[in-house]
Amino acid sequence: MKNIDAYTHVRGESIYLDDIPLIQGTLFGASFGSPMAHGTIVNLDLSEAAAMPGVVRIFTYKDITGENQIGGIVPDEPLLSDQEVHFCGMPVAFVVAESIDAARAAVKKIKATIEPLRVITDPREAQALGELIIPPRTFQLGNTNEAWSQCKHIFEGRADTNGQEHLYIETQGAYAVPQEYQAIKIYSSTQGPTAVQRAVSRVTGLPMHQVEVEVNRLGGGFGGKEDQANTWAALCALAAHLLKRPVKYSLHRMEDMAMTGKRHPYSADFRIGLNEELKIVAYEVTFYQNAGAAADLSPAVMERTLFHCTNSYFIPNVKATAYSCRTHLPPNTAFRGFGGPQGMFMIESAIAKAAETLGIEASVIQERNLLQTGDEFPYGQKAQSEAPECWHKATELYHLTDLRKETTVFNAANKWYKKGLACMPVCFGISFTKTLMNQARSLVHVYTDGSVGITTGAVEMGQGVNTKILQVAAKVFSIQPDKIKIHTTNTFKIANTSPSAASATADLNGKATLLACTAIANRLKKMVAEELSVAEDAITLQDEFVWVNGQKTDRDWKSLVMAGHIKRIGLSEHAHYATPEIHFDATKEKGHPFAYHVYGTAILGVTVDCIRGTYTVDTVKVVHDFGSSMNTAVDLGQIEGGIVQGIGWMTMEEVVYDKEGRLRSNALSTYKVPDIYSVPKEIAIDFLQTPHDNLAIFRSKAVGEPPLMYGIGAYFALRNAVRAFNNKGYFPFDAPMTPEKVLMALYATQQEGIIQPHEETSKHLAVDK
Ligand code: LUZ
Ligand code: MOS
Repeated sequence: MKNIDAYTHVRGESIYLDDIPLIQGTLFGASFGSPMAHGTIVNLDLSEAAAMPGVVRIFTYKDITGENQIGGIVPDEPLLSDQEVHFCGMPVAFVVAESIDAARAAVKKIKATIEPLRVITDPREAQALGELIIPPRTFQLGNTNEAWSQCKHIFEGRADTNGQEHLYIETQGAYAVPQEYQAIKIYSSTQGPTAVQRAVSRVTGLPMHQVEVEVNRLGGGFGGKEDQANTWAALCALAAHLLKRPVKYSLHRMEDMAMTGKRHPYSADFRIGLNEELKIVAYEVTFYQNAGAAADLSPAVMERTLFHCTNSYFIPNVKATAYSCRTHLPPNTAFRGFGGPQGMFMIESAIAKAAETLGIEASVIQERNLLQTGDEFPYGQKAQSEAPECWHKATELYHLTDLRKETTVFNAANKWYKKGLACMPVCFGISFTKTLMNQARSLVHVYTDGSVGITTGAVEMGQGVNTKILQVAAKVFSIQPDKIKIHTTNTFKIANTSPSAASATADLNGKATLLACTAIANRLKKMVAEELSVAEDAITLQDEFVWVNGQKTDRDWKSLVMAGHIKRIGLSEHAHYATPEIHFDATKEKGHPFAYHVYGTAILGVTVDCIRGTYTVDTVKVVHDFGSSMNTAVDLGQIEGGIVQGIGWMTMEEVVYDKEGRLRSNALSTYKVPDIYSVPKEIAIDFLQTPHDNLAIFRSKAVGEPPLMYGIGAYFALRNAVRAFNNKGYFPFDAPMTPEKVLMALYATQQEGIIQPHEETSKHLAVDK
């Protein structure tokens, strides 16, 4: 089935925040962000700005009617700076004017005198100063201290990953409209309507039942609107609440890039030990997460880094510690993968370090250590593993041995071009790591003409969740998709929603919809069974008709529904779903946090131009564990998009802050994302259909985040290509692998590396028994 939005998308008719027809009297907002990353505001001069034509009012923290606080996990984030500023772009004042241009012009006239304080941008520096968001956490399995003595090879090193700009096509924004009795309706481009409702309620002081948040769809979220849509919605709501006029704020791309947080950069130290057979016996890793200036979702992201620190491998002795470090960057936030990719990059770096030093292919180590069913993750859950199946199917189907030979032959024959290959197995846990968030509700109405309307907590952001939810209802009622409509997501219809995130949206909201539709269908079936004096289970709904004992009757869906209404049978249902079986004890760091895991293996091939440092990603060949896909078109789209986004993070996308904490990569001319010319020439995806029962909707496993991590393979494929040209040079594990870094590595020397972004700490500590 096609994505139900395909038609309006290609015709440009889909409605996003900025397409909502304006109500007369609407005002427009723009925010004044701190020009400095850290300091004390000694004077804020709004006089010139306030006198600008069209300016209605300028709001500061003093105007807040509720609490000046939007921190979700930790209350450490003022909506508007009171005295101190903590990052460049931190909102200080909110200008509301008769037009967008007037608001933006006024922002430029605001003058802030700020006494500078020390700016920290490096997480290790923050950690050394004790600047932590939450206390550190450690996940442990076995005993690494005792395990080192069983190792033949021990390697240490450091690895770094950088941030990533979400670059949703639709920027952040909100539109607040005052209602009668002080209520406010807010249209928001958010993944978390309830998060927006809570933030608005807190900032305005209104109870949640006065705050209606409505979302039609998003032009992309990728995690950037899980928490960070709250700011703009709260600013608009506050202004609308006080002015009694509608207020809209749709961010300019440069405002969005400068003021919002991104994927967390991480730095890590690792130590890995292998035995004679290349089994990984022990792994220790310390993560330094660059959280930015406030907690935002950083503690949860850090937790997922720990969950995924051994990726797709079984390691009997693990000790992983993570620090969430407070720096003076915009608060970093959720981004597809949510800390998992960073954890996986570090273990892959450790394996690459071992392979490079031992002079073998990393895939030899990877394959020997794949998770088997029954193996224990460091957090206590036992794996139902598809890792070996994915790996072996991928290496056979795509002829890894031949690919390797071709690469060797090519590299021997070509001096100035080198090819590189890498395998990237992935294992990703499905469920919010916070158990309480794994719940959802669905409201289903069947109307007397047989049409069906559905509202859930799911937010459509291009991922196809509405299409999947529609499929659930179509299947239960056995009616055509055009009889079903998925309505907007709205906090007055569905309450207390979890954000659309964690790859779990179709599972959670789809299961709630399944329960609601089944309840209505069962009432109708019971009615027919009583009429005909047959058993209830003799009645089925099939292809728009009622069937009795496997025989089609002449009663169609529409007349069934009408009959139900006449008999006064409820044609509406509100259902609640909570994922069973999951639990986690944070005092022991053990439990069963995930409903299931998604597995897969990718083989990536690249070619490097050894004169210029430029490269192409030639091929990405994947075997992906779908369980049993309920929509192959949607799922393929998610995988292709995830791969390209993952490759972008690992290769060309480079977030740059200077030492003063100012974003230098602040526009599309200085921040390069993959375009149609830089995506892999070939993406092959094979469906591993697995027979095991699982907790996914119709056994169709979650697909939003896991494929992003295939992109990590691009880093290691490039590394291998570079090493085919120069395997003696200084070459830190430092992503992204931009063409500049490739060029430097191609010509780096051992002693005097051309680039030294950080001290080389790696060394080979062969333990001779
Ligand atoms: N958001 C969240 C997420 O709040 N908790 C999670 O575990 C998560 N995982 C992935 C993406 N977003
Ligand atoms: Mo997300 S990182 O699933 O909002």
